[in-house]
This record gives sequence, structure tokens and C-alpha cells, in this order.
Amino acid sequence: MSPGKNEIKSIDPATLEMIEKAAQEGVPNAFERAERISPCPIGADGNCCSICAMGPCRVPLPRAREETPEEKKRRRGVCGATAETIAARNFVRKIAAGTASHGDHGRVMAKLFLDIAEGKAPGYQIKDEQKLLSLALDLGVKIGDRSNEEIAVDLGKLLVNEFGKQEGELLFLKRAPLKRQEIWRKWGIAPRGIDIEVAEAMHRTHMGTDQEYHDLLNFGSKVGLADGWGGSMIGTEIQDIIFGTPAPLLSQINLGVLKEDEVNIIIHGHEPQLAEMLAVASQEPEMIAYAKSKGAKGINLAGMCCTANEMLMRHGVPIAGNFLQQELAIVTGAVEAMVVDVQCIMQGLADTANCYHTKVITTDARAKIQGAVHMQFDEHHAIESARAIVRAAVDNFVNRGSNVRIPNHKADMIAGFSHETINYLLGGMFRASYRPLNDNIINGRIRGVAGVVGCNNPRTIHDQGNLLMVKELIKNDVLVLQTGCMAMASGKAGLMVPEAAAEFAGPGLASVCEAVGIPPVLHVGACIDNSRLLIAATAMVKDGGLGDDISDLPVAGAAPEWMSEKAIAIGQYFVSSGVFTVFGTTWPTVGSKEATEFLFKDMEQMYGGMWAFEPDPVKAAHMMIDHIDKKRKALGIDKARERVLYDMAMRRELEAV
Ligand code: SF4
Ligand code: MSK
Repeated sequence: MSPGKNEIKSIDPATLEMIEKAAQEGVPNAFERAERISPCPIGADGNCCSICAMGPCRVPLPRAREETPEEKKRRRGVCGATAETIAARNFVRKIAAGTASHGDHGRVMAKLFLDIAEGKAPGYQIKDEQKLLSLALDLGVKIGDRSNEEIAVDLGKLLVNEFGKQEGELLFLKRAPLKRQEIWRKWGIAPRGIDIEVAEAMHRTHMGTDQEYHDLLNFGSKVGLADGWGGSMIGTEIQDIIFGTPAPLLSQINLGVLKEDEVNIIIHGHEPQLAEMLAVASQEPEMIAYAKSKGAKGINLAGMCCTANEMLMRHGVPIAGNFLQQELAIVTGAVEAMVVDVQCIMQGLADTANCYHTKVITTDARAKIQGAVHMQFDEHHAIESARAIVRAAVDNFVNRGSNVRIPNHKADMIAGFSHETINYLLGGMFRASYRPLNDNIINGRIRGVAGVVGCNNPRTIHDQGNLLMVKELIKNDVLVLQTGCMAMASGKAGLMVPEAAAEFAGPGLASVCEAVGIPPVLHVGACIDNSRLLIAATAMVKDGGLGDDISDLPVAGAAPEWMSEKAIAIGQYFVSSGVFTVFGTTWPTVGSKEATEFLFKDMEQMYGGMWAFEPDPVKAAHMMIDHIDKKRKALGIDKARERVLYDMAMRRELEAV
């Protein structure tokens, strides 16, 4: 349920200050809209079907009592579809929408990569040659004495082909542990291509096609895998090659990164190709001189949502905030332009911007907003497009009103823990490996690893679910890896600096963090970079000592404040890859006990991973810890942990004597 009228809406002081300012100035925003609009309980439970014009059909469970067998029999749509079919269809459509979104992102990157290799996208280059060569080797592209561009053309064609491939299996599936690949084949869920699985999902869920909920949900796993081991992984790998593989760097986060005396440009969305060019254009001496000619001291670029994560981890561009702060950034009155690309961009931005001088600039033909200015970004003339946008922002500086107030809140954070970086940090440059991580898990200093990812949602207190969960996990010696808006929530709360280990982590995890010099909570990237978590989990399996499949690892996943269909796609590929995954806020199949049971229980028998739903973030953290302990026991390493704790207690006792 949404926080009530007089309840706290966020635990972030910058957010609270701007909600207050918005209320004083009568400015619309998601927090006040969520207060006015109650979520439809039938839709929220997955009990509403609107896929044909005989409906929409609502098949709600009776409230506060068990349904009778007679009611159960009659709980059907006009076509006779059961509540199970309706819930499963709705769920699979969410996975398909999430997979389509990440897939479209990956496709744009694959095509840009091909254009760069063919010399058609001046301004971009291949920045990580090592990653280009290692990916080419992985996928059987000939290297020999060929130039990077020649190799990249072949690699680019191979990856673009993954989207439209009609048969066989996605190339990246071969990166998974062998046992995992066998599980996928056994259940018929090894994706053939990316688009074909999304298209088949839409067909299967059309009126009158697949009406067997087990079959529908099993197919949903296939679609999810086409995201994690397909569209998202292609996007991540190519972005690393063309923009550089992230390595740890220090930056800052929260609305306090905006500057009163500079032109503030916020880059918002998910695809970083324009933002990369804005970073260049905004720092060109002529552009800074132009800004000065308008009375500003310079040009300040800051990020929002996942474009922010991309620019933070590769260039140290500070982050203004996460998903629920997008309108509030405009409420500061200090933003000259909010430049958006695709995904997670609220239409409400245009309304909020109407109350100030801010220009909302859409830049992608797939994502326009009524009331925004559209300035189409052209990758083939990238720097020129970027300059035009920066100039428009600079021109707007003179229009700032007098109601500027930038919250004085920002925090330091370290970002950029890619799989490669974790490898180097743990194993050293010359024998990069996950061995030290596995060893510390085996000896019990690190109890396990958790991926805490996903969005914000005004139906729950902003950032609170994340913080309570993450603090509970690290206190219990669980190393936390984060992406998306949840990574930002931890960054704002000061959990992504090495000093956080001593303050918040349990003694075992703190000792490892101190030895390696890392925070107890690692920023791994944007939403598509959840594919890095799959690679990290696979690396842990391959390094040995922790079983022979991802489902054997003492790991768990969570999205305590999710809202997006992409989060469901991500969760499904975690589950189908063998990971226990718990979501908070709301669960979209609770209206069908059978469909929910299949996701929460049967999937464990099938894939070794399953879903869970727990809105209380501390309880959810303990479900993850219990799962981690169950896996430790199965691996026979639970005793090692007990021994470590016993030894430490003894040592303390000895010291006290
Ligand atoms: Fe109703 Fe069936 Fe049409 Fe869905 S498909 S709206 S349940 S009639
Ligand atoms: S941006 S999908 S609100 S994490 Fe990736 Fe944040 Fe969720 Fe969008």
C-alpha cells in the first residue's frame, strides 16, 4: 500500500525537501498522484484480463475468506479462461515487455557497433580492444592478423543476427555452466533468438492460444532467458567494447550535485550513446565559453536512472537521483534541460517542467512525450546532435526563475565494479580470478552473495526497502552487488564507500572488504548489467569449490521496490538461471494460488531457483540468508562458518581475559 497522506514518503532528505517544495508551489509529481490514485486490487493481483473485446474480464478472489469450490469453478472469463490462465498470461506479457525493452536496447548497441566498425559512426571508437578480442575468441570469430575493425564487423553481424535468429540456441548460453545448459534443454527453455521468443510470447498469450498455465509460465522462463543471456548481455558486452569496461571510480550522488551557478543538464533513460557525446560536447571550450556568455560559470552534467549509471561508472558523471527523483530534480528550479532517451521516463516530467523553465528534450524516435521538445539524436552525426542539445540547454539558462532551491544533500560513492574489475581486484592483475571470493565464502568470512536490484515505487517508502534489506544482508556477512535505482539508493545512504564496511558489515565481510579495499555493497551498473551478475555467478561456479551449477551457489536475488516490467523479466532470468529471487511491494499473480505456487515452489524443482514475495524488506533479507545457509549446508561448508564464528568469539573471550 502507498504511504498515507501524513506518512513519510521517502527516507532520503533531498527527496523530502523537494516533495515539500513541490507541495508549496503546487507542482504535480508522482508522490502526490500515487496518493490520489489507489491501485486497482483486481489488476494488482493479476485477476483482470483485457486481451479481447469480450472483456475486460475480472475474476477476483473473494476477500478475507477462502473461495468455495463452486466459486472457484465459476471464476472464469467470458471465454472460459481460468484465473490461472489469466494470471499466467499477464505475467508472461510482463516478461515479454521487459525482454523487448532490454532487447531493443541491445539491438541498438549491436547496430551502432557494426556502424562504428564500418566507419559509419564517426566520433565513436572501440575503447576496450581486449574485450573485443576476448569476445571474438569466445564466439569463434577469426582474429589472426586482422584489424580490430574487421574483427568487429564479423562480431557485430553475429550479434545483430541473435535478435532475428529463428532456430538453434543463443550464442551466450554456452557461457553458462554445463549443468545449467542441460536444465534449460530439459525444460525446452533454451531461447532460439531474442525477438522470436518475445513474438511467440505475444502469440501464446493472445486470446484462445496457450491456456495451460504451467506451459505458459515455463515459456515465460524462455523469454526471460532471451533477456538475461541475450538482449541484456549483448548490450552490456558491446557497451563495454565501445565505451570502455567500467573500473572503480569515485563520484557523488543526490540532488545536491546540481549547481546553482552552472547550466544543469540531466541525462535520463537507459541507452548511453547520446549521453557519451553530451559528456564530450558539454566540456568543449567553445561550449563553456558560450555558457559563460549567458552568465553561467560552466556546464554541469548529471544523471538520472540508468543512463546515469552508465555515465557514472565510465566517466564519473555524478548522479542527481533515482527513478522517483526525476520530477523532483526539475522542482529544484535549477535544471535547464532534462534530456531523455528511452525507458523509465515519466510523462509527468512535461507537466512538472511546465511549472519551471526546464526544457524536457526527447531524443529518440521511439520515445516522444507530448509537451516536450523533440531533438532527434543521429548516431551518424553524433557530436553535432549533442552540441545542438547542449546549446539549447545553455540558451535556457537566462530563463531561470527566482524559485531555485537545490537540496544540500549529496554523498560520495564508488561505482564501476564490472565482472572484470571484481576479477582483478580479487585475484590481482596477473592471476585474475574469483578464487579469493570462493575461498572466503568457503571459509565463512563471506556468508554468500546477494544481488539487490530494481526500481523505486511510490507504493512503498522511497529507498527504505532497499536500505533495510541491504543493511541486514551486509550485517550478516552477505556481500551485496547492486544495479539500477537500488544501487543509487545505497549510494545516497553512504553504503558504497570502503568505510561503510567497518560501520555496517558483519566482522567476516568487513575483514575481507578491508583487506581488498572495497565497499561491502558494490555498484555493478545499470539494469542491463544484471547480465554481469549472471557472468559473476558463472565465474564463481567455474572457479570451483561451490558446486557445479549456479543453483548450488550460496547466492540470492531481490528487488524490494520494483515497479517495471523489466524487473519481472530480470527476476525470471535469475530464477531460470537457478537463483532464489524475492520481490517486495506487490506480486502480480497472487490472485491465482496455483500460478503463484508454480512460480514459488515448482520452479525450484525444475530450475533450482524460484520466486518469493515478501513486502517486509528485513523478513525478505532473512529469506535470502536462510536460502544462502541452505546452500552452504548442501555444499558442506556450513561447519566452516560456524567454526569461524566460534573462533572469533573465543578470540574475543581470550582478549577480554
Ligand atoms: Fe475475457 Fe477471455 Fe477475452 Fe480475456 S480472453 S478478456 S478472459 S473473454
Ligand atoms: S532505471 S527499470 S526504474 S531500476 Fe533502469 Fe530504475 Fe527500474 Fe528504471
